[in-house]
Amino acid sequence: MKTGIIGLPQVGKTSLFRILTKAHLSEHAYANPREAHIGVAKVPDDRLDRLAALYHPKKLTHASVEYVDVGAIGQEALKESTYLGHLRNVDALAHVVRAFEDPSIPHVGPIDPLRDIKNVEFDLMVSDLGQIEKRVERVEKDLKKMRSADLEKEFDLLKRAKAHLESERALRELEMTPEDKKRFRGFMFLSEKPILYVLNVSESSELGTGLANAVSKHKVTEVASRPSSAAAAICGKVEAELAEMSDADAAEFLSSYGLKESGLLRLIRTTYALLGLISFFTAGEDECRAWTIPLHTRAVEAAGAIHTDLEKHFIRAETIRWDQLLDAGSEANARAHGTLRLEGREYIVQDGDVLHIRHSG
Ligand SMILES: Nc1nc2c(ncn2[C@@H]2O[C@H](COP(=O)(O)OP(=O)(O)OP(=O)(O)O)[C@@H](O)[C@H]2O)c(=O)[nH]1
Ligand SMILES: [Mg+2]
Repeated sequence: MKTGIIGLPQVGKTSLFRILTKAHLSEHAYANPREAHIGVAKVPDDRLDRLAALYHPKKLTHASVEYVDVGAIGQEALKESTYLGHLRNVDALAHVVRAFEDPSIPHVGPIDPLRDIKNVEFDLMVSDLGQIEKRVERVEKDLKKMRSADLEKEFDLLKRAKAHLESERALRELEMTPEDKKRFRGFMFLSEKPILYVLNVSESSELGTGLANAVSKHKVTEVASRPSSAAAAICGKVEAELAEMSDADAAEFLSSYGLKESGLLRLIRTTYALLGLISFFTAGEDECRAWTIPLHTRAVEAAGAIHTDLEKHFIRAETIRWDQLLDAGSEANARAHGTLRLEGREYIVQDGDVLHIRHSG
C-alpha cells in the first residue's frame, strides 16, 4: 500500500513523512523541497507485539505502508510529469493541512483549514479535468471513424465525469458501477483517490481534547464524511519529539499531554479504515508477522497474500482470534479448548485472526 503526502507549502508534510518513516533526511533533502522522498512506515500493532511475546520468534515482521512526500502542491507542480507520476501511482492521499499557529512559519492568509482543503481539492480536479478533456477529444475522433459500443460507454462516462468535475465535485463522489471503475482505472485520476485530511494542530497542554475536537472545530467534519474521505488530527511538533523517545518515556510524555496513544497510531488506523483494510497474523517460533488484506477477503486469497503456492495448494486454515490464542497460551491448548477452528477456502478472514494455512504443496 502506498500513500502520497500532499499539501500546500510549509504545512508540515516532510515533518509528517519523517515521523512516519523515522527517516533521517539530510540537509540536502530539506533544501530541495521539490524532490520526492520515499520511505516505509512500520504499522504499529499491539496485538502482534503480544503474540511475539508468546512465541519469542526469531523474526518479527510488522505490516508496512509506503509513503511518498512529493513536495508542495499547486497547479504548476501538477503540470510536472515526475510530480504527477508519483501522485498517480499511490493508492491514497494524505493531505496535510495547516491548523497550527506559528507566525514564524509563512502561510498565505490566516489559518483556515477548510479553505486550504478546498483549494487543494480544486487543483486535483483541474488536473483530472485536463486529462478528461484530452481523452474526450481523442474518443470523439475515434468514434467518427468507427462505431464501438465500448468506446461509446467510455465516452458517456467521460462526459458524466467532466460535468461532475465542472460542478466542482471530486471524482471520489461520482457514482460509478464496478465496470465504470475499471474503465477509469488506467487514468489514475487524482481526485478519485481515497483521501485522509491530516490536520496539523498547535501544541497545547490539553492536546488530548484539542486533537479530539480539531476536526469539528475547523469545520472539516462535512468534507471528511464524503465518500472515501476521512480526517485525523496530529500535532507534528509533539510527534516529532515522541519519535525520538524510548517507549517508557513516550508513554509518560503522552500522558503529560492527556493522550493515550501517539497520533501516528490513529493516523495509520484511520488510513486502514479509509481503504477498507484489515490485518491477520501468522505466528510461530520462526516468525510472527502481520499481513494486510482488504475487508471480506476469503481464506484462500489470504493464503495467497502469504505465498501464491499456499493459495494453489490450500486445504484448510487453522484459525483463531489473536486474543483467544493468547488466553489459551498455545495452539495445542486452544485446540483442546475448541477455540482453534478449521476453516475452508470460503471463510471470510476477520481482523485479528491468526491463521495457519494447511496445504498440500
Ligand atoms: N509550530 C509548529 N511548527 C511546525 C509543525 N509542523 C511543522 N512545523 C514547522 O513548519 C516548517 C515546515 O515544515 P515541513 O515539514 O518542512 O513542511 P513541508 O510541508 O514539508 O514544507 P515544503 O516541503 O517546503 O512545502 C518547519 O520549520 C517545521 O519545523 C507544528 O506542528 N507546529
Ligand atoms: Mg517538504
